[in-house]
Amino acid sequence: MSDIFTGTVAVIGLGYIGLPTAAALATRGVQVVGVDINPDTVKTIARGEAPFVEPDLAVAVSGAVAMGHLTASTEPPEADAFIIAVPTPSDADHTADLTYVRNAVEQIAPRLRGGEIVILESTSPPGTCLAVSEWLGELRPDLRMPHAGEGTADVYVAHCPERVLPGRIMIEIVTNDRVIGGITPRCAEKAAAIYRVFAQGRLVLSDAASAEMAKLVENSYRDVNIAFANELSLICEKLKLDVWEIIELANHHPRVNILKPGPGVGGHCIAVDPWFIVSAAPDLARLIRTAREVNDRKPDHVAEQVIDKASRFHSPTIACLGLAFKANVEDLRESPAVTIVGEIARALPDTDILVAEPFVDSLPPALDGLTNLRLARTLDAVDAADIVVLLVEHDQFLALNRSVLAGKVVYDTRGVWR
Ligand code: SAJ
Repeated sequence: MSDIFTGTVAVIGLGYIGLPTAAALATRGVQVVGVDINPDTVKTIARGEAPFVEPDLAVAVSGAVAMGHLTASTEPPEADAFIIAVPTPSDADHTADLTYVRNAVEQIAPRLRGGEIVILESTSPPGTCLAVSEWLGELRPDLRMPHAGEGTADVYVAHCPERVLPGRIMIEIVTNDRVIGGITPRCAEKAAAIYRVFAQGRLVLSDAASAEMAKLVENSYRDVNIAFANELSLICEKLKLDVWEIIELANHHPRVNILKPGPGVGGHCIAVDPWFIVSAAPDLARLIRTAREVNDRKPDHVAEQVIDKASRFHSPTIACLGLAFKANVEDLRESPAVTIVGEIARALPDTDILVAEPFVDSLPPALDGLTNLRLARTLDAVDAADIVVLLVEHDQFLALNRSVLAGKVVYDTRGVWR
């Protein structure tokens, strides 16, 4: 019979992964303290509210807080398990910035008494989980860490990368299989006991570095495949062929499943993680690097096409539909749509650009100072526009009656209005 964890948990970092994980545990009766350096985040959660929009998250947080199973703090308490879910952003040279992980380790170390499991969930280059164990060992020489080899460890350390899809986090956190990589097999077992509390997918045990690499590989696989679609879109545009039609035809083959071209790849994962593999093996990761470059170049191409279309008008109004990094989320991080809108607005300072983004109330700081830009309601933007650029396939845009586009130049980067 496999163990199921029954102790207390501190989740360090209450973002898109940490808060859903905290809520998933707490709604199943585990006593969880959510920890975040941002006092506003802590206050919001302590009131039983979610600080960002994700389907079904708000109800889970309010339920868990009302039951008294989830509390929030800026400092970690003593706990039986610590889950680190802090950002691992990429530096200018594309290497991983592990500052937040290191800070979390420094917060946790003084709280250890022996017997705890420390789990790193943050996406990390191979070797990071080992570094966590080593850092803990340096900070607490009185406790034996699992990397130290001989003897029974006092503290267990494992990596369990998150794999949930924004927009479906609360479903996938339960249904996805999880890879759990321990510094030792015992560490993986200890970590698995926690995920057994809520996970319905398989828990696949491995070593820490393999789990780290598997996570990076998953996102690189997707990036390379999206790059293939994006490259096809450029080739088809040049050959005056409809890339969507061609992909649809090719996908009738039983072993072909081409992803969708788009305005570029956004979000904080797929546009970032492949670089960690490139950094680890720069001479070998040629395809992975090229895929990143193809996807990163796509927003410039879209902006150039729109600017070219605008040059055929005297004084056009352009409607840009969508700023989020993908459909039906409010997340603007690394969003190609934001880049495209900024490039168009800078290149055409005398052109009115109306931006429709139903998920936000104000333009992001990246677009500050562009006086020819303003947020508008979708129908108003489309109505006033000569050129309509679809950047994100939000449901609200898909629901538009197509007659509103009549007589306008339409540039559909998502292939949904064909
Ligand atoms: N995109 C395309 N064409 C496609 C699919 C996606 O252009 O056919 C674009 C999207 O518009 C978006 C970007 O790619 O800009 C990424 O979107 P996504 O939905 O593919 O992925 P994310 O970034 O929301 O979440 C990914 C997921 N990874 C994989 O599917 C391998 C998720 O499971 C991970 O948990 C997440 O990264 C993460 O946190 O790492």
